[in-house]
Amino acid sequence: MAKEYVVAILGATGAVGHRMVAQLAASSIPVKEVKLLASARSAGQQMEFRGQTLTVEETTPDSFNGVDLVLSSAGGSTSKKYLPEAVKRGAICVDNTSAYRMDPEVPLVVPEVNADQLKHHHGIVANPNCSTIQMVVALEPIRKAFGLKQIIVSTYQAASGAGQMALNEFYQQAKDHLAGKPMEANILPTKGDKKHYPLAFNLLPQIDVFEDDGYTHEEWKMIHETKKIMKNDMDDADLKVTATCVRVPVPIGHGESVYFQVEDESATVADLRKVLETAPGVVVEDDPAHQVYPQPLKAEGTGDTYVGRLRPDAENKGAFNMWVVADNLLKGAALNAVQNAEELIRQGLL
Ligand code: 25A
Ligand code: L14
Repeated sequence: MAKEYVVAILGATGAVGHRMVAQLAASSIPVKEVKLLASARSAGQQMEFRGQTLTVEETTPDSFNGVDLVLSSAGGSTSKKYLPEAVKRGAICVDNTSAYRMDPEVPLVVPEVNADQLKHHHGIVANPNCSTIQMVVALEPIRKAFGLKQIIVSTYQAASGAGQMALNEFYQQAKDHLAGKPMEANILPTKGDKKHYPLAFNLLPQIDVFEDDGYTHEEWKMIHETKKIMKNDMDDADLKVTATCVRVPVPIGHGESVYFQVEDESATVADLRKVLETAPGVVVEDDPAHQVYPQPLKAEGTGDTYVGRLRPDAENKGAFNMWVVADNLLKGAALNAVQNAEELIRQGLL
């Protein structure tokens, strides 16, 4: 009989955690038992899994006794505190936070791109940043077919990327502004920084904190995670990547304007489109004559990465522009984590 797994979801009550529960329920993973873990604030809350009502428990190290698989999205410091405890007790963890992504011992995996890295795990597998995931799903098939020299990306990131509380704050600001009341800001652009600005009816060119070089940490993550996933080296010099990350007043679904240069300068838009049309996890939505292009509202709730507005740079051979959209909470987080777990099982690693 196939093995059945005891699964713990750490951060089950968050924007991503809720979706981890739902994606696990919808997956092919044989589940013996699910443990829903969060902080003391959420203990006692009830959630559904495959027709059962489960109660959220406060996380302690012993919560991981007997657990085979952990899916975690409760923030980097919570992962650093509890995942070593889970590994010590024999669990394998798929972690959605930034805590372990740059650890050379930890594979950073998007199954469509580098599932072959999973076998190198030592108990922890990292899920990349949401913006990085959707970009590499769209670019890896192009890199495989034509080579890739450079990426210049600007993101249009949804409020939910900063968590459920940030999403709630954004909706409240929109209501208050339309009612003629002042908007309050206590979380965005980033909880950990000193100043806060309203996102409703606004754009915030800051996601995460600033580094000394003037880039934000989110931009740093896109650069180095992309290199680690595509080239297996976070500092690879042959693939140039630069990024500008912007928070936009959209609840769910990140958009990205991606400019890229391939090695094979004979590649045409038709060649790229052909590759993208058969690429796993990609849906091409690109028909300017009928105004067809990817949009967050259409992507929300789905697991695919949508690509459109594909066009050549008229002045640079081998260079192209495209527009990429995905649900940041699903392919960008919960779904990718569950797909990593499914792939671990398929490869006999769990
Ligand atoms: O550090 P990182 O990696 O950058 O991640 C930072 C945050 O980003 C979100 C996620 O927030 C994470 O905490 N996130 C990460 N990756 C994401 C992605 N790809 C992403 N969001 C979108 N896309 P979140 O709000 O979605 O989820 C947080 C969950 O973690 C639980 N948690 C927090 N600390 C914990 C913990 N669990 C165990 N131990 C800890 N020490 C958290 O549970 C939630 O499930 P909770 O019980 O703390 O919160 C549940 C509800 O409680 C309310 N609330 C939260 N904070 C406060 C609060 N109420 C009052 N005061 C507060 N300070 C909220 O209603 C919340 O929903
Ligand atoms: O590194 O706020 O996984 O849109 C994911 C959500 C970083 C911030 C991560 C956002 C976070 C990002």
